[in-house]
Amino acid sequence: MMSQADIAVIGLAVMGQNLVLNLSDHGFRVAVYNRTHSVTTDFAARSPEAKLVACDSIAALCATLSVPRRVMMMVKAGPVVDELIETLLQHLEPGDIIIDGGNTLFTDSERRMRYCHTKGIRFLGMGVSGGEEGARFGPSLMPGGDVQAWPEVKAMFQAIAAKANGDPCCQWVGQGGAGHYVKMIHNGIEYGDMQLICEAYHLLHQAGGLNHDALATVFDRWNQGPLDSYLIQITRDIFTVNDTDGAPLLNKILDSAGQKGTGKWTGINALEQGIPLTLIGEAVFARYLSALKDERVTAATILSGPEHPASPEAPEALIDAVHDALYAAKIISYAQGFMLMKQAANAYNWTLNYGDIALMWRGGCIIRSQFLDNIKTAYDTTPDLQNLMLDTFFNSALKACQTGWRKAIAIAVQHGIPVPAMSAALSFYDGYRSASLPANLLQAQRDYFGAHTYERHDKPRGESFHTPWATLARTPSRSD
Ligand code: NBP
Repeated sequence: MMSQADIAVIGLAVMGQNLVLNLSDHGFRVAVYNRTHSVTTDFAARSPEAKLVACDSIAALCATLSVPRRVMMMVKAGPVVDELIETLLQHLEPGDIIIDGGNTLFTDSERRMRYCHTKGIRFLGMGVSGGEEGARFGPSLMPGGDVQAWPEVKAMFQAIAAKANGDPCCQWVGQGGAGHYVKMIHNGIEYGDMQLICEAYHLLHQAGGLNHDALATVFDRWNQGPLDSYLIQITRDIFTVNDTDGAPLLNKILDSAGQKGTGKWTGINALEQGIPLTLIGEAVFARYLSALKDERVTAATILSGPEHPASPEAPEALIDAVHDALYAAKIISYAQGFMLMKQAANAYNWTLNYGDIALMWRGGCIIRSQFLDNIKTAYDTTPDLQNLMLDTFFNSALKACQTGWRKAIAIAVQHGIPVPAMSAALSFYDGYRSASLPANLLQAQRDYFGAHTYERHDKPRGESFHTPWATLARTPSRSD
C-alpha cells in the first residue's frame, strides 16, 4: 500500500503544479486534486519523478493524508474557496488544517478562520508570491491565521520557501487575516515599484532621448547598486528584446495597463485606516489613467503641454537625477507601506514583526531586492521605529538623493512628462517633515461653513473653539 501523503494541494493550475513539484523536491509526498480531473492525470503523467498521489475526488484526497491532515488550496480567490471549505469539512476531522494559498482578501481569511474554528478545523491564510518560478524553486510565503496550526506546517513551508542569507522567506505573520494582509501590502508595494520604474523609463526616454540599448545599460548599472532588485533586472532584460523585425518589442506593446485588484485593496484599506499611502494610490490611479487609451489619444490632439518645449537634458546628469528620484521615492513607498501595516496591527490586534516581513520579501517574490536587507536591519535594530524615514540609514539616503530627486521632478514638469508616483513621494516627504502645514486654513474653512470647530496652538489640545467668521469678516482693501 502507498504510504500516506504529507499534504494535499487542490488546484493544479500554474501555481499549484509548481508548488507540488517544489514540495516533492523537498521530500514531501503530495496528494493532488483538480476540479478538471484530466489536469490531474496529465500532471501526474508528466511528473513521473514526483512524489504524487493523484486523486479523483476530495474524499479520496482527504483519505490519503496523514493526521493531522493538511490541505492547501491553490484556486481562484472568492466563492470557490468557501465552496471548497464546505466540501472539505465533510471529510476532515477536528485538528486538521486548511491552508488558502490564493490571493485572498484578508477579511475573507479572518471570516474563514473564525468559521473553521467553530468546526474544530485550523485555518491558515497564506500569501504566496513569486509567480510560477517562485512556486517551483522557492516562493515568499506569508502565513497567518490559527497560530495552533503553524507548528504543524512550519518545517514544510520553510523548507520550500526562498532563502535570504540562509533564512527562509517564510515566517509566522499573525492571527486571522494577517498573512493575506501582508501579501496585500506586498502587492501594493509591487504596484508602486513598477510605476516608479515606468516613470524613470519615461523620463530617460523622453527627456534624455535614451534608446533601448542605452536604457538596458543604465538599468544594468543601477542593478549593481542600491536599486539592485528583481524588477530592475527584468526591466533591463525587457529593453534588450526585439520583435521579429528587429525593432524594440516594448514599443509595440499597447500602453494600457491591466490589474487584478490587489493594489486597489491596499489603497482602499489605507483610506479606511487613515494612512497617507500616496505613492501606491498614485500607482493604482496611473494604471486607471493608462487604461483610458482612447480618451488620451483624443485629448493629445486637443490639450496643450508646456508652451516652449524644453531642450533635451544632458544624459549623464539626467540619469543620476532619475536614479536618485527612483531610490528616494522607493524609500517613501516602503515607509508608507510599513506605516499602514503598523496602523493595521493596532486596528486588527496583530503583533507584526516588521524585520521578519522585510525578510519574507527579501527573496522569492516580485519585490525582492537588496534594499530589503536595510529595512530588516532598521526594524531589527529598532523594533518600535516610528517611521522608516527616521532610521539613520534611510534618513541619510533621502538626504543624499534629495537634490537629484527634486531635479528629476522639475525636469519632468518642464517637459510635461507625468511622474505621479515620484512627485507624490516628494510631496509626502515635504509634508511629513513640515512642522507646519496649511491645515490651519482648512480647519478655519470647516468651522466657517459647518461650525466644525478648531483647536488652537495657544490652548491645550482637545479644547474646541468656534468663530462666527461671516460676522467678523472685513472687506479686504483693493489696490485698484
Ligand atoms: P488560477 O487562479 O487560474 O486558478 C485556477 C485553478 O483553480 C485551476 O486549477 C482550477 O481548476 C481551480 N479551480 C477552480 Br477555478 N474552481 C475550482 C473548484 N471549484 N474546485 C477545484 N478547483 C477549482 O490558478 P493560479 O494562477 O495557479 O493561481 C492560484 C492562486 O494563487 C490564485 O488565488 C492566484 O491569485 C494566486 N497566485 C497566483 C500567482 C501567479 O503568479 N499566477 C502568484 C501568487 C498567487 P480547473 O482546471 O478545473 O479550471
